Amino acid sequence: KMELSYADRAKLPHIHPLASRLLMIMEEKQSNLCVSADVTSSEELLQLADSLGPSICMLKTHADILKVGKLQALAEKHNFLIFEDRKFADIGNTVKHQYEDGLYKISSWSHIVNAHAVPGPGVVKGLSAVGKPLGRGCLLIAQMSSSGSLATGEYTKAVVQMAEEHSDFVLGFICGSKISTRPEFIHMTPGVQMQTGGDVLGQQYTTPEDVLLSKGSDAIIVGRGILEAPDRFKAAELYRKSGWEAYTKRLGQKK
Ligand code: UP6
Repeated sequence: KMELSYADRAKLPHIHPLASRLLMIMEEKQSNLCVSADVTSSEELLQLADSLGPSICMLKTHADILKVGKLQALAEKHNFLIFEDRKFADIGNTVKHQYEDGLYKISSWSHIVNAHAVPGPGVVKGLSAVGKPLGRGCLLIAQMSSSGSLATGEYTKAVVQMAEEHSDFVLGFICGSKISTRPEFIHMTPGVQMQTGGDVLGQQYTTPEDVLLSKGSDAIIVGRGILEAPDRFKAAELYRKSGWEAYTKRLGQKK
């Protein structure tokens, strides 16, 4: 059967509203690029969000370096979603407080967060208790890009099942490849650069083409590939175009 487009998937009857919004943004902006804004000053982060905003569907943050109000305004201005890469991994009651309260009040400004499935379904239930009434969504970490990751095989399968059982709040996965056949779920893949390789701390890179075309994932998450480029805007556009091209190629293929 033919592959569904982002726009087709956005209209699926049981899709999470935020997943639908994301897929529409991807279609409109012809971008499946999420930039990982791993910079250490809030000024630089806001500048990144403003200059790369038109090229991206999502901006991934780390809460401790944020000027939240201004970032929200830029997300509106450039029509991208905010994804706080908090990687929650505790019992339900604790993550509930970490998500809602604490220093950063993540639930009040981040459209999307992520969580490890290690604690069991309680972690999703705790986050959902806070996030669902606010229209937020969560990605479950089903695989990791780092070498020697333990999130493989049966673990990954169990994460997919957990997502299926909580699809009113979980809208997809952090993963290396397509792991669920349900077109409602969004697959997002980190560990992406134009050349394969890695860093000295175990990160492993594959290319946008490989991720979107061969591995069947939906979106690429790119940090240093863009942040360490001499011209970040040019680099972001290069990744956006490469990702979009791979996606359109995939659409043309029979599955
Ligand atoms: N990230 C990974 N791999 C995972 C999950 N998350 O790299 O499995 C995150 C990292 C970093 C970003 O925490 O913020 O994605 C990747 O950055 P890079 O492109 O500079 O390697």
